[in-house]
Amino acid sequence: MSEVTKHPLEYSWNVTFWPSNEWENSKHIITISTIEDFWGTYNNLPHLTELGKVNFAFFHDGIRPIWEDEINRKGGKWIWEYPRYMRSEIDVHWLNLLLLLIGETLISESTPTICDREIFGATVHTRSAGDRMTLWTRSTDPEIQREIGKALQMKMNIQGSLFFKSHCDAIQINSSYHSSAKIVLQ
Ligand code: MGP
Repeated sequence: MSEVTKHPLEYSWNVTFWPSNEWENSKHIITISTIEDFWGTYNNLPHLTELGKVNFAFFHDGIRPIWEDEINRKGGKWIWEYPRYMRSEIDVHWLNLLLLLIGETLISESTPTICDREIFGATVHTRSAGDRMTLWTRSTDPEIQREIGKALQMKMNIQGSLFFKSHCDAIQINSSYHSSAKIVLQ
């Protein structure tokens, strides 16, 4: 039997899961390095719509999905929400975001200041009040972040507002969402 050739991704990605608000109980699920690994994992994980209050992170191997990681201390994240009535679409939006990450397609000729290592992770949080996603970035540079935010808004077809917040502020107030936004896109 001939061996199947696997197609390597530019970066390896770690999938992390934590239930409910139990951030301290996060578990590494798998490291994905090829397109085949990606689809094998995606097709075998339960849909977000089938789960309760859960969190997943999808990050470059070597960067932990925590504010205190050496890389994250200097960076921040874009945050946006999906109202409750969009719950049935959350899996499609999360898949779109993952494909933008593994395909490196948020970066294009129209985003000249973004280097390919600027964006390295995303999270999804299902909540009864409305689901939330975040995109984690290496810097808090306003020019770079505006470019990322606008590309994200367009490619993810985000209808509501997007907020950019720094991890440094998150550490200070011990919350991802309650610090004031550095940038808001409507
Ligand atoms: P959160 O990310 O602020 O909001 O994490 P979440 O989980 O969406 O909560 P909800 O109330 O909106 O449902 C909640 C708590 O987990 C924070 O207040 C911290 O105590 C802890 N926590 C979460 N993260 C991502 C970190 C982190 O990176 N570092 C540390 N030290 N604590 C964290």
